[in-house]
Amino acid sequence: YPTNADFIVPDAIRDDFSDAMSRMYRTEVGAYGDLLRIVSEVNAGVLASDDADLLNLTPEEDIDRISLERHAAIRVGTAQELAMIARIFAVMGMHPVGYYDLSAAGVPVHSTAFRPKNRKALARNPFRIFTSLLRLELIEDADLRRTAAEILARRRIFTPDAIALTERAEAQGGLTGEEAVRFVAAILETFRWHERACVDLGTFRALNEAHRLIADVVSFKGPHINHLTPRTLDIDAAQAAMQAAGLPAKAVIEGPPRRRCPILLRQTSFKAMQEQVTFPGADGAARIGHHTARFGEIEQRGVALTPKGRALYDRLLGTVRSPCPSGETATYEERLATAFAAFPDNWRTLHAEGLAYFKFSLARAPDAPIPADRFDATALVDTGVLALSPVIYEDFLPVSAAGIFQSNLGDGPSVIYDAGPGRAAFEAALGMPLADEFTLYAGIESASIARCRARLASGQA
Ligand code: OOG
Ligand code: NI
Repeated sequence: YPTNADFIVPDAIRDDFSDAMSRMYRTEVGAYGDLLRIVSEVNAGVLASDDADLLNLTPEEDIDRISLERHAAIRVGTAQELAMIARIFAVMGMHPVGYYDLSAAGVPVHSTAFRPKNRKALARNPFRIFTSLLRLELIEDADLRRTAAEILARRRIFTPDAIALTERAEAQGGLTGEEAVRFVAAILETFRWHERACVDLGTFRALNEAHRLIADVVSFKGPHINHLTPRTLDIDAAQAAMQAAGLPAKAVIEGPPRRRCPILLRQTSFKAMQEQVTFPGADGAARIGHHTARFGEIEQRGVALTPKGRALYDRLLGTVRSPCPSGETATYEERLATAFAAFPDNWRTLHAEGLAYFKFSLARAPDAPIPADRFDATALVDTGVLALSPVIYEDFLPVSAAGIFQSNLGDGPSVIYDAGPGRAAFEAALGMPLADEFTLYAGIESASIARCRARLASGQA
């Protein structure tokens, strides 16, 4: 058996996997390559301007990772698929964080994000995969529900190599360099696009009638990547550049408005392309049809909010999204900006009011050691002893995610589901509990504070 020293760190495997996914998607979806070019130009522009300083990013972690940062999204069909995906992602240091119930927004799935959890791993490569599990029980027609379940039960979305190498990683406690290369190549197969459906055209149409998303999950050999999302430092500029390049961009940017101090997550996408699909016929003759599923997205990430900050965000967003009073002439962007005037927009206040999480570092030596019991982070920021930098939000937003799903499902009838609480069922399917995102952010903040407090107390700042 190889020993610990022979193993590649999970962060390095994730880095290779993220790169391999990006390269594959670039060959599959041409417009995604355009998006990457736009984002890297916009980011280079921001980093070269004075605006970069306002962001207070930590250079060696937040800035270094920008050009390789992205998230992907996939949708799986069964509990077994989800449980195996979780084992595969764990080999790369990606763990399920957070629960998103999209059924309330008319999408018959619930989801989590697989991602690295600690500060060092996030700095190395923060690649996340938003992973949705289809809720077949929400298909009303019992026959169609049974057909869909049978189709899903028959398919095998992982190659034998992907399974064998995951089992080996679990048994040995890691993968060697040579095994890691084979592992990345093997799992890439699961997320590849298949031009040939695994159902006939009639079944595809019936599934589409039930819900476009059900057809997307059930009709294909595996959970193809449905989008890949690079991170931009200025989403308004990137959106304008997308429109100028003729990409069919979504009309509004999801999430909070433009601010000096970005919070959470703002997202926009270009609409899914219509793609030709070959459907096997019962008589052996193939039929040609079409499917729209795959798109590109960009996101701007800001500071992670505390539960208090998140409650304020949800409340303000709610006031803008509720039906517009008659006679109202302001645009959505204007109403959003007006509502969010109530959300403090400087880093110090966001910290002092307990609205957001920060990383602290020593900016200058104090005049004398500071005893641990007299340590006051806000006061030390004010005297310039400590500097603060936002803990970047690594997760997703259910209202925004619903907007992204919807804009790529066309204008079909919207469905209201009454799915009931699903978190426990999701965790049971996954085979493990979901981590709580707030706990992770709070842990990053308190570790940075503890380090500063200890150094100031010892006088060796
Ligand atoms: C996932 C949509 C959610 C995001 O960025 O909010 C998402 C999907 O369409 O499968 O990726
Ligand atoms: Ni996305």
